[in-house]
Order: sequence, then structure tokens, then C-alpha cells
Amino acid sequence: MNQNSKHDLFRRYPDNPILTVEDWPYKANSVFNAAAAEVGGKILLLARVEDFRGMSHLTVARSDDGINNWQIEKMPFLKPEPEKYPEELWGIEDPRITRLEELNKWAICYTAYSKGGPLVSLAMTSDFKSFERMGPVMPPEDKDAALFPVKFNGLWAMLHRPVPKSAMLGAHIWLSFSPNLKHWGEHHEIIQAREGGWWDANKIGLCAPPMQTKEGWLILYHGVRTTASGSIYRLGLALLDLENPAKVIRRTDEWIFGPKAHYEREGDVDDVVFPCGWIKKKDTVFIYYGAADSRICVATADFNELVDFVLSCPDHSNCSDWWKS
Ligand code: BMA
Repeated sequence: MNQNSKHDLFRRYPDNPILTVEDWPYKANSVFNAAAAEVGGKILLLARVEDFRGMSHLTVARSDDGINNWQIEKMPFLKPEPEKYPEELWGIEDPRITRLEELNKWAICYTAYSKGGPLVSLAMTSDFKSFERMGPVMPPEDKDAALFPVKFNGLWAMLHRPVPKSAMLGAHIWLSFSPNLKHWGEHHEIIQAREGGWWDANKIGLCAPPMQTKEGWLILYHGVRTTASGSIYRLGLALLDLENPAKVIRRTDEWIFGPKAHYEREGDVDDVVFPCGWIKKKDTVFIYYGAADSRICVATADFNELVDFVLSCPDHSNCSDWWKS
């Protein structure tokens, strides 16, 4: 391991998983990949719930401390309505929540599974009781999207992961801008999946929404390693410039968290850790992640350790495709 190794940044909660389908007030196959937000002094998770047809919807759970005593809504918050919104034909998956202070609302980016493939849809809410659909904002195939909480030069910004027609070209993280959250343009490819034997070769995607730090926007992303016995989903960090988020300042070489515990290694899809939300409370970051596409877990990290670590990683400011050489 080199000096930039750090496999103990995230500490698993000893009583993981914190939420499973056994806790659910109605019958379902699995609960996983939950978005997170702090709402009215509580931690709110918007969980992906997969039914026995294989289609997903989103349901709200609330807890005072973000770990115990979850109150789970008896009805879904956001469920597919393919008659009115055909892009939701095969379900709604993997939400990410961003607080937009300027609008006094939360924005929820989610994957709508359309006949043409997964795409990015956006919904707005001010109370997590009702919501307004903004509709699809990126065509298929595109997912793993989240908004930044602030505008840049008067434009909203979104990270997302389009997939090119040829898998050979790799699936990378892009940044796009919008004046009104509906019409998106000024697209930049900003974080590339690496190639060859890397843990994050060929396919990466944003996990939780970008977290603002004094040093830049902290990005948590997943990398997918394809092996003879399936894919392994692991996590890395990057840091984007505060003023110009198209500029990647740092990126971890090694993954910082991967499937190790039995509840991450075995499930409907083995060897997956898949966070969709993180919450900073004082100096502790709570990372909420789906484990093996079957259950919801939490890990904690020290905020300053995360920032110090990413700052100690290779400088990317002047690099393009440096890993190929
Ligand atoms: C990704 C997404 C996630 C899922 C992961 C592992 O493509 O569909 O929802 O957790 O695969 O199966």
C-alpha cells in the first residue's frame, strides 16, 4: 500500500443493517439504495423498495438519530405511474436528495426505468408529503444523478452518468447546467472511468450528492470491477473546484470502501456497496448505503479525515488520462 491508502476512513455501524424488508410495514422483496436528508430535525431516508414484480418505488423512513427507531411510512412516497409518465414503466430507482435553499425545496434526482433504458428524472418537494414531477431531464441511458445545492454563474448544476452506445468507450461522470432545472446543456465529461485492471475501470457513477467543503466539492463515487464471478461495487473520492466544478482537483487512486461484511457480500446482487446519501452532523459524516441490493446500512467517517485524505491524493488539476501512461 502506498501512503495514499486509506481503507479505514469509513467505519461500519456494528449493528448493520439498520433497515431491512422485515422492518417494512408492507410486503416487499428488498429495501436498499436510500437517499438521505435532514428534515425537521430528523434524518429522513428515501428508500428504494423493490416489489415482487421486480419494480421499485420510493418510501420515506424517519429517525431522530439516523440509526435507530425508524418510522416508516405505510404508503410509498413516489411510485411509478407509467400510464401518465411512460418513462416510469419499469420502476423508480436510486434517488439522491439535494436541499435547494434558494427555492426552499428539496430536489430528488432518480432513475426512471423506461422502455428505452434508465434515464434521469427530477422531482421537487417542500415537505416529503407531496411532490411535483419535473419529468425526465436526461434521456437514456443515464443514471446516478444529483444536483449541487447552489448555482454557478446563475445556473443549476447536475452530475450524472450517461452510458455511451459502445461499452468499449466507458461510462463516465458528466456535469451539466440549467437555468431552470428543466432544460439542461453545457455538458462536460469530468471524471473518467479508468481502464484495464483498475478497480474503477470502464464504469463509474456518482454516489451521494456533492458535499461542500472549504477546499472544494467532495465527491463520493462508485467504481465497478467486472470479474469472472460478477461485478464488485467499491467507492472512491474526488474533489472538484469550488467555483468551477468541471475542474477535478484530486482523486483517490485506491478504493476507500468495498464489500467486506457478509451483509455486503451476499444478497440479491452480491458484492455491492451503493450509497445514495450522506449527512454531515458536526464533524461526523453518516454514509447511507445499499448492501448487496438487499438492505440499508450506515457507516460513519470523520469529515476532516475525509478532506485531509482526499487532499493527500494525486493532484489532478493538470492531468488528462494520466493513468494510461
Ligand atoms: C447499478 C444500479 C444500482 C444497483 C447496482 C448493483 O447499475 O442499478 O441500483 O445497486 O447496479 O446491482
